Amino acid sequence: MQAGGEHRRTVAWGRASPAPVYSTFHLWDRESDAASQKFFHLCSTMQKDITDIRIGVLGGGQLGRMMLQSGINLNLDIAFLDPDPQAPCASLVPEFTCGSLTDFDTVYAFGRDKDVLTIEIENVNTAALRKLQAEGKKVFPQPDIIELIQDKRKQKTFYKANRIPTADFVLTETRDDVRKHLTMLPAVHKLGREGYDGRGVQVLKSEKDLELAFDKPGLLEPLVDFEKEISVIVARNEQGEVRAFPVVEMSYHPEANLVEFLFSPAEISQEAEEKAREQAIDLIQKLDMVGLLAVEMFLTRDGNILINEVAPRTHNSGHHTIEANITSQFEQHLRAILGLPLGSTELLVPAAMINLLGEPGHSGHARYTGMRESMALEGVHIHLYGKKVTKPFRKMGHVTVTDANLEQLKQKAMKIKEQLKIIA
Ligand code: AIR
Repeated sequence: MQAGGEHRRTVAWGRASPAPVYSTFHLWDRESDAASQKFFHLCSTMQKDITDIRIGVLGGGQLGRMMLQSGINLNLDIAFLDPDPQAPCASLVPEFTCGSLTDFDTVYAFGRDKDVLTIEIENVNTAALRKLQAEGKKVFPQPDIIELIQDKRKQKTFYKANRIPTADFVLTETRDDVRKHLTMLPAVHKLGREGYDGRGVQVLKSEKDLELAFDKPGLLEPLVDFEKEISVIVARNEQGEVRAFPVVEMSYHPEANLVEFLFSPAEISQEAEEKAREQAIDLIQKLDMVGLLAVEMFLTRDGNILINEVAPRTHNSGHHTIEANITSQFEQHLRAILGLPLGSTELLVPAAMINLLGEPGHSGHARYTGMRESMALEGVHIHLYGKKVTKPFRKMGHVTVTDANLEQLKQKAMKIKEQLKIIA
């Protein structure tokens, strides 16, 4: 939902403290690494108390909302920018700005009185973030990385150039271009930019599906014969400390192309677990990124791990960490961008996560059915995102179930999927 114009609901903070001055070294310049680290160390000793740092988040949806829940425990000062006046974070913070995330002036104006800027959705104006960074704001993840990841074509080209294992692909400019690669089918056609939550991805099984291909710049990938789809969330702070969460496995809703169920731990070999975590760590280091990176991968039948897509932010594949791990992904993200020590990622108890997607055929004011029955099950944690309006397959909430018994865990997850529905 797009708000007509920009309006701003801001409280007067009365804290006119100047923004701290930080280094802005180039992303790929490794030679300046040592000097930068020293400089960062110096900065961190001079740093403001974390409760005085003004954090601005681009996006005010469910990911921002869960980040805020973690931030509250640390008394953090968090403001949000989102185009939807009814966004999940809109009524929760003293400063919520309603405005476009892709408009230079709006993003720049939002960032001017912040110390640290971060994102909870990738489709943002990076030119404004670059300018804010040049003016001494900390922007994590760095704008170069957001830009790289915003465009799946650039992302894949980066993997290839850096010898990061990924599925084969060809770049396509138009639908007619896709026709030239019929030998690749069955394949997945992905839009280069602006696809998220299952949008911008189309499976082309045979030539007759070609009309479904996007007529815009994209990439074509042969379907990977995978055993499992897995994900690793990894965090890195300015000091270079890196920690990866244990691997999770996911299953996708066939129609919506969205995560339907997630299980942690992933039932994979110790070797695959280590390999996946190492690859995620290698990637965040190669990117020189500060923040949280979600790395979605395929575990192939022959034991290889291919990186599929990444997101430089908190992610659906880490929601269970709120209840199941020592540190949640949301707290870890805040720790990483604030230069704090990273928390333990250890799994405390096996968990399943079920996405609550808007029921197909239902659009309008959201209503929830099956809540009582679901809450009667042991170890069920319901998270609703505060979205007033439901649409088919819109992410409206999620449920995490924790249970030491894996069989019971799966049964409860299935039960919740059957009984908890979001209708209009
Ligand atoms: N999001 C961002 N990238 C992928 C996802 N799922 C989250 C963010 C964003 C919200 O989804 O929290 O703000 C937007 O959800 P919706 O349903 O309004 O499109």
